[in-house]
Amino acid sequence: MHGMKTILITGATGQIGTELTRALRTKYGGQNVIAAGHRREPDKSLVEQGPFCRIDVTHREALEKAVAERRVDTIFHLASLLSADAEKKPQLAWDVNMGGLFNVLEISRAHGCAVFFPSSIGAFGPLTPQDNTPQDTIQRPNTMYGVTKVSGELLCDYYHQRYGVDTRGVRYPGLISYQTPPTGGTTDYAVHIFYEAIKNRRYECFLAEGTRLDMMYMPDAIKAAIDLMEADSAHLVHRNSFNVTAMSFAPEQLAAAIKQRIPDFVMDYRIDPVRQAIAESWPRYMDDSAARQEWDWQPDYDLDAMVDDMLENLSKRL
Ligand code: AKB
Repeated sequence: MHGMKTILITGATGQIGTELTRALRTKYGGQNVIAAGHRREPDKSLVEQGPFCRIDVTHREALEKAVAERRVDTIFHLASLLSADAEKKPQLAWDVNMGGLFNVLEISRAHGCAVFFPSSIGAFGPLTPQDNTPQDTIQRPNTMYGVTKVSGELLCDYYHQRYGVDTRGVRYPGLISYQTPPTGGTTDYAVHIFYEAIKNRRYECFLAEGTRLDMMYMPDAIKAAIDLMEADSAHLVHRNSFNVTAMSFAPEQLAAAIKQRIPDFVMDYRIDPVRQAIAESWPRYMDDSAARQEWDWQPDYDLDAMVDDMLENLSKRL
């Protein structure tokens, strides 16, 4: 079992980071969880409930200083460009996604930190079986995001095998949450739709009808990250990275679930060819039995439970 005492989270102002920071602070104490952000302004609560520092993960010295000064033993490395943004700026995506991870792994090698690295359904590509996608299968992504995710998985495995760094990761599906919206992803429609349904009763979807993808509600994503890092390492056959999923749907199925609760909601389509092509290269649903067997992964939210919770909480916020 890996004992987490002092934790650093990169990308702490992002979609996963804000909620993971809060959850880790509740569990391990506010002062023991350092939030590091860069692009976005931090929430007031992120700054008030524990240490916050502004760090660009491509600057190794700044990152290493924070790790050394605070004696960090675990890094949740979330800083990354998402798939659609990475297609707009592939060179920047390589610098941030690969350069940032390389810095985190080098620092972890020197300072004995364990590392959590979020891979994604984006680490698969058009040659991957799209239904019941196996844990170990063909990975030939054709997006820059996918290239950085599959390379990241391999690099994490390398640092584990070669240097004994305790690297662990999951392949997240699209993540749905009401606290911090995602930016620049392909599955973002499944978050935007809720904002528009509540505010305007209408949503124009950028993915086509029938584009089925794996999805997960944020509380399950947070649980996956923490449970995997707390799992007994002796039980882990795989490390980087475990398929994890909670539900799989196409836009019209999500729209129908929202319409059941907001009867005058209407969705139409204006397809973005770039994001549509990315989505079509990803799995429709993954087999996550390795995660279930090796560290007891099990999601709590299905489509209906997620939609109920999203509408209730987002309505309060808006
Ligand atoms: C994206 O759409 O880029 C991300 C992902 C599935 O990795 N949400």
